Amino acid sequence: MFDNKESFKDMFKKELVSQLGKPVLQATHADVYRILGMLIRERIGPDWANTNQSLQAAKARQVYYFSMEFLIGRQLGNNLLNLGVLEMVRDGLEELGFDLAAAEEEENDPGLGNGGLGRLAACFLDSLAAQQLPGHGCGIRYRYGLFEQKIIDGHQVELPDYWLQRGNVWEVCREDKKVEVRFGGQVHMSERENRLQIELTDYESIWAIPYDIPVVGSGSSHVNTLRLWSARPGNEPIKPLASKDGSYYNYLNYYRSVESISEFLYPDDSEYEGKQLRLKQQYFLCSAGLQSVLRTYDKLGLPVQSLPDKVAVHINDTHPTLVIPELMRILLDEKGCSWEQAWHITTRTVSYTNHTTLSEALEKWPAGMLKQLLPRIYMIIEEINTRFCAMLLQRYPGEQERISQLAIIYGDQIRMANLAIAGSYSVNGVAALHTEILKNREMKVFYELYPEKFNNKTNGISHRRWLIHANPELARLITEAIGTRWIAQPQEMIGLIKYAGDPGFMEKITEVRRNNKLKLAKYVQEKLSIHIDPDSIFDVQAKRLHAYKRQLLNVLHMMHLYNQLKDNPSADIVPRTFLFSAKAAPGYYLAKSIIKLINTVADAVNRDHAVREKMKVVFLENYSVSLAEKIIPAADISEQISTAGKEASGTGNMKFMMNGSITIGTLDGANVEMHQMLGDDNMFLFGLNAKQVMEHNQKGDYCPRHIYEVDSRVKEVMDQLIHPGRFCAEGQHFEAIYQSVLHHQDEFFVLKDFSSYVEAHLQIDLAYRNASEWTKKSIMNIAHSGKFSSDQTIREYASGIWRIEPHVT
Ligand code: 26Q
Repeated sequence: MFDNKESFKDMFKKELVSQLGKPVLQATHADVYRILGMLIRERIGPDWANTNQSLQAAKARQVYYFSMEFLIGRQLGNNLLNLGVLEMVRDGLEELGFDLAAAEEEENDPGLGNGGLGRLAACFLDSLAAQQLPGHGCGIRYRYGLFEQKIIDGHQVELPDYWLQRGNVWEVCREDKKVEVRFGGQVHMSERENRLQIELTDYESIWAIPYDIPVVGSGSSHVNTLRLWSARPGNEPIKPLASKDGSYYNYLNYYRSVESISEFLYPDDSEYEGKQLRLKQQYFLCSAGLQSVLRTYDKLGLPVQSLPDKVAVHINDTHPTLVIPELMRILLDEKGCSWEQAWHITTRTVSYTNHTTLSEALEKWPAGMLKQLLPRIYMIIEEINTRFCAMLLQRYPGEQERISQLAIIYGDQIRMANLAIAGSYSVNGVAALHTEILKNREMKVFYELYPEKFNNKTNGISHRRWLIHANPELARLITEAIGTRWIAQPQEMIGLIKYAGDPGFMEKITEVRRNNKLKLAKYVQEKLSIHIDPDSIFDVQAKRLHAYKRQLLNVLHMMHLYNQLKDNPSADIVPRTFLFSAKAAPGYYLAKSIIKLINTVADAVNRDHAVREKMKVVFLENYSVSLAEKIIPAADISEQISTAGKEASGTGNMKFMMNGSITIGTLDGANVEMHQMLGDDNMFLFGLNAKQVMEHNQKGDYCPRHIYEVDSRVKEVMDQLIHPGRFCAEGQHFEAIYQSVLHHQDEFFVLKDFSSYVEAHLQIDLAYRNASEWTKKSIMNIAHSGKFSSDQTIREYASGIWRIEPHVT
């Protein structure tokens, strides 16, 4: 094993020649990446084995974080950082004539998540390991990640993301730990020795094969595991579904249907739709994951009643809610528990995080579909519901309305959030405001029933990935100023407040940001052949495209600004570069139209030489973790402009803040908590608050048409959406967008917040002119961002929900 630069160089050269059969001088960046990956994995191996062994020996309580998504990002740089060998490897490679940064760019970025929820899971894994907490991820090894986005003629086009093309050096296939998952079939009940016996026949059987990825703890030898499951028929399928004639073609069909289970990640749609394959994926994850958790538990030799003392199972949104009936099934049918015992164990093992208040996004499955695909699981859910409703009838006699709101099965639908709350011991929201909305509005009846279950855990982000890795120059500056303690304890960044007026520090911060802006400008030039001015304000909105996130409000403001510049070409404004990056769900028409609109406005503005010094608009395609790492450190302005009450937390807001961008935002999600720390001086707030939005909704008194009629700026930009002219060519228009904000009762209040948004942007323009005041704000943002470290969030989960402790080997 290498422990200094020279031994690293020796090993690297040896490995390169023996693995690739190439002289060192001929190695490509991709070769360098592969060899590095292999060396690093080898280095992790012994610590990984030790951690597992030692956790098992100590019978430590462990948490398993079940999630349909883990948006982990590229692994090489982060592993080097967490192992503490980054500098050594970088220098060693340089002496051999190689560039680490170029090798890092060769790694495929695994897109195994849609956005916030998946990235949160990845930050949590990083923080669990860093604090030597026994916590593992359990997910699906999708062969295709979220689609790759290309912009063609201004439109989003989706391509498959085959991220495994060149293999994955970080994973280890554990064939020996495969488990069987069963679908379909018939349930047979019989009685033996006074006990109910359950047997499933004629089911479809498939193998779940685990692929393990090590999660390296920063600054320690602790290594947790991210276990991703892949569906495979195996060489000998255990029992193909009712293959009546046993023909070869039946066989092939069976193969294909099995492999489809872990084939691709579903994009987050604007509205919930019950797709059978998605349900299969969910059960596949829950069943495989739980079986493997229980195998590990069984090795401890403890009675099944002690499961909740040793195992915590957390579900990331309702997507893995089937762990509840699946655990019941195992306890009842395989471990011989009574219903009461099984329910007692289950409801002390499972905890649940909710990530949304949008009711249209809540998961519901058609009962018939579930019954056909998972007959035994359906029976168990029915029984849970029957007993739950019986309890409710006792508790709330005569309150039909309340009971029907709480019921798990209602009409022909199974409400997964209701099942998740009934079957878990903890329910948390992801920001203070979000949790209050859950308690007082969205899940009020559940809060009244189980007040003790509800709690808040404000989201966080890994400062290792989002600051130290993504913005190493800034990290170095922070260390220069306040020493290294903040690296282990990010709250210590608060010490930077002292430097908010220090001219030397301020100058350096400004220089770091300018370098990052130059780098991004170079990237934009290479990708899009658009020149952007590094001295302009980089105003960035980067996140999934969704109506509630209101990219449209941003576009309308840009159109208005451009109109002003056309009316008055010598207007005194600070030059602005508006940057966007966003994927839209493939079936979400309005979101895709907004992408086209952004690109249409970009074309008009960027083509116009009269405004070239003052305004540019850029849409960067294929937003991903690696692109975020390039964009965020270069942003002056962070756009967090969702309709108040709609964004559960947001985590992009925290990433920008930690990198010293200033937020323009509504009082929504975690912005509220940012504002509590930063005050009005260090943030630009605008728009309705959540209470006002709710009141308008209750009264139904919002009239967008009125605003259109009285505000000439609004009228101008709105008309430009549907009439050819400055933006739209002949025959081109954005009717659906126009209608969405004007004619319907726009639930996102785009026009209502327009005026206050424009005003906030004017304030930004003014504030930016005072460079030193601006830099002070930026430093204040960085200084306070430690609160949003996921290390802190994970400590709160560990003590408040999971009751797990650091494990020192
Ligand atoms: C559901 C059914 C079918 C296909 C896909 C889905 C699906 C997939 C992903 C539904 C939702 C998601 C992801 C949701 C998400 O990312 N929510 C965000 O979670 C963040 C972390 O808590 C919050 O910060 C954001 O506010 C929230 O929007």
